[in-house]
Amino acid sequence: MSIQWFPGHMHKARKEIAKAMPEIDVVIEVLDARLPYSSANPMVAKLCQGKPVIKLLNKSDLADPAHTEQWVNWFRQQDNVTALDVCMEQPKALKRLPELCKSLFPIRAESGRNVRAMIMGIPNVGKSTIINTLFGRKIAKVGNEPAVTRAQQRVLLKEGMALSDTPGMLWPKIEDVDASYRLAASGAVRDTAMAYEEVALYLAGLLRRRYPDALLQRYKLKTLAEDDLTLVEDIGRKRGCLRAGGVVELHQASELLIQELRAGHLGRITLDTVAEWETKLAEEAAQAAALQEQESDNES
Ligand SMILES: Nc1nc2c(ncn2[C@@H]2O[C@H](COP(=O)(O)OP(=O)(O)OP(=O)(O)O)[C@@H](O)[C@H]2O)c(=O)[nH]1
Ligand SMILES: [Mg+2]
Repeated sequence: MSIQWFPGHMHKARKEIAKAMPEIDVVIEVLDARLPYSSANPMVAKLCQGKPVIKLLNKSDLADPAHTEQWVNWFRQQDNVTALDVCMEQPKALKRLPELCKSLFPIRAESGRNVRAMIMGIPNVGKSTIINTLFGRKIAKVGNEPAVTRAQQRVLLKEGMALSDTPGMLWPKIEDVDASYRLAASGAVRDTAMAYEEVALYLAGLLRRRYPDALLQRYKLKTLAEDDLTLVEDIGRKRGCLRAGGVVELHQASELLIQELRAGHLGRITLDTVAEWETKLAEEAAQAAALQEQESDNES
């Protein structure tokens, strides 16, 4: 499954972010703690223009804590990057953000000027919720669906910081297949731009390998079927997603599995792991090296 959901308002958002960037001191990139790699928009790195980046791994209440710790440590090793795991139920960690931003730009803070930060990230990851938590009341519109924020919105915080909310953005072509499925499973993609059945089959396979006990317990299964389709059907049968004649209604079963994952009913689950990401990076580097070698062979 490839996802191509880059509607007009995202195009516009990208242009407006690029236009506003010279006036920004620090970028706050919001990632989904359950998929810190898949939810990292490659356009953000390009738009940042070398500015310091704070990566917020949000919705950490839904993610596997051991993996979140590994991800935070991994990001902290990168140059120019600070990482924090946050979630809306624990606003305390988030409240440290203004001081952190100011400490990255002491000159502005000391001269009494606002530190200027911009929040960026994929749709539905919780950017506007973070703005509201920091502001102390609801100033930005939020909602449990992608593409709620449609335009940039600048908010002044009493701590001496100007914070811009931006519309959630995906990117024109999501090439990594795992990332496509995981983004769709997380709720970042509009319903009509994804195939529920395909996403559920992928998810069933991933959960069987990584979190078999979560599936066994949640759906009161005695064993886990070895193939993905049978597993989704077993889940559907347990939950009464049936057509006349006892045939499993696959779309309904798929939607149920995806919605339950999103809501955290399967427990705290992380889809992207650091180990897997390091393997992907090594593969990409090997591919790039092979390509370079081939090019220099052709030249000689
Ligand atoms: N479980 C959980 N849900 C969260 C958290 N933060 C935000 N949400 C929920 O995620 C949904 C999306 O939140 P928004 O703040 O509107 O997300 P956004 O990134 O601004 O979305 P767009 O404007 O569409 O790009 C809402 O239903 C929030 O309640 C969190 O830390 N944990
Ligand atoms: Mg928003």
